[in-house]
Amino acid sequence: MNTSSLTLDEIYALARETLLGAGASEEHADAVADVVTRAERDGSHSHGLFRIPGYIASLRSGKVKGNANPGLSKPSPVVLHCDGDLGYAPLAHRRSLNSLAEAAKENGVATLSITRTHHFAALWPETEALGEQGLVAVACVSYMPSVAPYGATEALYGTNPMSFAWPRPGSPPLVFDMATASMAMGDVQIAARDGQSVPAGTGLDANGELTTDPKEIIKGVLLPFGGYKGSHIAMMIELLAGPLVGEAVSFQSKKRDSGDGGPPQGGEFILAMNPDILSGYEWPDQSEAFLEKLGALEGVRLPAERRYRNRQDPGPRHINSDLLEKIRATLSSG
Ligand code: NDP
Ligand code: PYC
Repeated sequence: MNTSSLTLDEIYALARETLLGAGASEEHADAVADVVTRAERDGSHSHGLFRIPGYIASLRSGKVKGNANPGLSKPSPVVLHCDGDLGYAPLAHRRSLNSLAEAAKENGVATLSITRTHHFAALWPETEALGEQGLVAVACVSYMPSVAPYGATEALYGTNPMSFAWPRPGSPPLVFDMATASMAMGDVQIAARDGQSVPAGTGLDANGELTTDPKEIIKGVLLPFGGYKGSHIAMMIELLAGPLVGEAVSFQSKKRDSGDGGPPQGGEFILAMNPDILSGYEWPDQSEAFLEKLGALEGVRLPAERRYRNRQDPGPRHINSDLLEKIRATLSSG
């Protein structure tokens, strides 16, 4: 694979300029370019610049409103709602996560339902931000069908990620962020692009047969992680990020999607909890003792350690050259 070196500032500038050129407002371009850059910084490659062509396609098709004005309301002191106004999720997050944090700090627990939004990023930016404020957080979104429920060969679930953050005194939060598919579709697409195979059990081809060829899985279906157990978590996410927040489930999102290659309209469910109120002030001693024991086990590494380590590197990132060419071509094509 040929790569080109770009500094983080260059990545941010390229993403921002491309989004502005396709019709995003300054605020949206800043918010999306920021999550794209943070993904590249942390080595979340399937949700960095790789997503720019999809963002551009959905702006150009008119499906996503480049000047969307997400608005926050508070149906109750602990229930917050953000209407994404058909824009991208990162600006909705900028306008609502601090209010969610304040509500959880004051009341112990608070939820944020985001509707009429388009989520095309990793979820750790939102849970990590809440964890940094001393809160325990859970976030999930659905997508469009690409995962067959356990026992089926037909897709019904999205790749439906869930992220969890736990605050740690004096250190960045513990965070995991994972698709409930055996592999995120972005990683399957990257494996296909790079001519790599994927582990057995990742997905089925169009005939419903197991395959390790990512190109065949793209034509077929992904499988949930962990058999029926992962399948049920994917089902739960359909319900939390859909009906619970007042949005569509994956198959409905697909029906109303234009098929432009960008993210569909959907919802996001975010829960924030204040451990000081839920458990009292001794929780850090207990959780730190647990996490230290866990992290000390031979063979174990804590989730987010890889990202946090990558984050320490101030140097350039190595970006797939074909992807860069594709992104730069969208700039010159206006
Ligand atoms: P991974 O399988 O790469 O990682 C899942 C989690 O497990 C991460 O927190 C990761 O931490 C951790 N982890 C990975 N390997 C190990 C290990 N050996 N030991 C301990 N922990 C480990 O993620 P996925 O491929 O499932 O998802 C990738 C991204 O795709 C996510 O950010 C997700 O939000 C995003 N996504 C977004 C969707 C959307 O609709 N917006 C849909 C589907 C996925 P670390 O990061 O430190 O490696
Ligand atoms: O990687 O599965 C994925 C994905 C879907 C939407 C954003 N990322």
